[in-house]
Order: sequence, then structure tokens, then C-alpha cells
Amino acid sequence: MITQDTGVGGLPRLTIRNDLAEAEVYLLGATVTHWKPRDHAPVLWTGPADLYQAGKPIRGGIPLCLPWFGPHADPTKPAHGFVRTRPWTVERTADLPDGRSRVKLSFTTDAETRAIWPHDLRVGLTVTVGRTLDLELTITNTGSETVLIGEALHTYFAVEDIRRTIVHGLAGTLYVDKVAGGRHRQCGDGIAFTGETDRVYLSAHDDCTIDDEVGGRRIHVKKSGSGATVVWNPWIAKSAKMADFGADQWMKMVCVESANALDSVYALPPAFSHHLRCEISVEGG
Ligand code: TA6
Repeated sequence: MITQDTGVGGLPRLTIRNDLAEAEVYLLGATVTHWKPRDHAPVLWTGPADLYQAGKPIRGGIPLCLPWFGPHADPTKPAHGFVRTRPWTVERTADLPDGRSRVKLSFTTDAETRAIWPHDLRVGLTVTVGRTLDLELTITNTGSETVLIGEALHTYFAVEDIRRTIVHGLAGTLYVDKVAGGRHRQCGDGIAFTGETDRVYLSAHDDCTIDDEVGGRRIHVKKSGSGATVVWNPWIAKSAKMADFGADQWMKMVCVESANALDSVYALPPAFSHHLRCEISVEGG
């Protein structure tokens, strides 16, 4: 069953319930804020819901970074682009014969966005909710010039304790260590967390697994159309400076983001489309 209702902060939301799972998607930025497969704990982390506000990015869930990832060279432009703070439109909803539910939302650039970024895109997000959470982000260049696109499914995963969580799948991959001034380093076998961690893994096309030891579960992240994987935990001091993060929540989350950033930013010619896909599944817990 798929309904549109009013969520936190009076914001419009799609609520999805079927025999396999439940989920919520806010029309603000087409942000998936909740996915809970039956017999599992919620998989996505979100900050204090009472802070959701139109025009502001939702802290947590799966914010969409587009048409750039990270800060813009022009500091007057919003970090991670403008798509995650704009209202999206519900195009279609459907309960599928196999028991899953699917919703499609869309966003089109307009005069306001052109004032920030003088190009035109049509963006679609298709979310399929079942034993897995499947996302497909489709970007179509509706303008007359080739554009450079950076993007990310900026996914916040819920873990019981980041200090006993390991991310696997990036062994040997080069990464940009944003905590060490952007130095390039090579990844060891697994990523353990002992402090603020903010890394962009380059030429990272492989699947990842988040091993949440205390939660007794492994979250699998499969992706295509993404050349970078971003791993982030703000740890204590940085999260304390974020009003929308929540006290002591740094322990309860890790971002593993399917992205195109730095060397995987791509050129999108007029009338061409790009698809970034991600499938999330859970084992245990
Ligand atoms: O993806 C990691 C990152 O780029 C971090 O550097 C941090 O800025 C995080 O995104 C959150 O960004 P936001 O603009 O949502 O606070």
C-alpha cells in the first residue's frame, strides 16, 4: 500500500507498506528516510526528525547530491548541489505482483535553479521497496550544452556502534582522505573507524558490505553507474557542531555513498541520460 501523507515538519511524504518491508520517501529532495525489511531493524539512520524543514536538506536517509558532490568552488552555491532541497513530484506509484512496491519521483530544473547553475536537467528517482531497497537515479540533459555531473546517493546507514563496524569491499583502492587535507592513500583490507572519517574512494566500482558487529548484521551495497564510493563518519566533535545531527548519534551511523565525484565526474551531452543504480540488502539483525 502506498499513500501520500504529511510527515514531520508538515512536509509531504510517501508512506509505503507491503508484506516484505516498509519505507518512507519525503518529496523534499526525493529523500528516502526509512526502509525496514520485515524481520529486520530499520536500515537507514536519520537525525532528529523534528528538524525537517522545506528548503533544507534532510539529515539522514538517502539525500541526493546533484549536480555536484561536495562544496562548490563558488561558496555562495550550496554544498552537494540544489536537488536535495527542492520539492519533487510524484510521477507514479505501483504495488508490484511480486509483493514489492515502486514509486517514481521527478525533478526538473527551473529559473531558480538556472540562477544557481545555468543548465537544464530532468531527474528521476525510482525506488523499489521489498526485501531489498533498489534505487535508480536517472539524469537527462535537457539543455543544449554538454554538462559535467557530480552526484551521490548520500546514504546514511544505521549501525549499533561505529567503533565496532567495518566496511569491506574497498581493499587496495586509492582514496582521497579529506580529514588529512586531501592526501591520497591506499585502503587496507577493511575500513575501521577510530575518529572522523571522510574519504572519497576513486575508481571504486565494487560492492561494499557494512559489518555491524554489535547489531549482528551485514548490510550489502551493490551499485552500478558509480565510479566513486564515499565513506563518512563525522565522529564526536564534528557531529556536535551539526545542529541537526543529534547528541551521541555519531556512534549510530555510517555513510557509504554510491557516487560520481572527483575523477568520476562525467560529461553528459544534450539529450543523453545517465543511470546510477544501488541495491541495498541486509543479512542478520
Ligand atoms: O559525504 C561526506 C561529506 O561530503 C562530508 O564532507 C560532510 O560534509 C557530509 O558530506 C555532509 O554534508 P552536508 O552538506 O549534508 O552536511
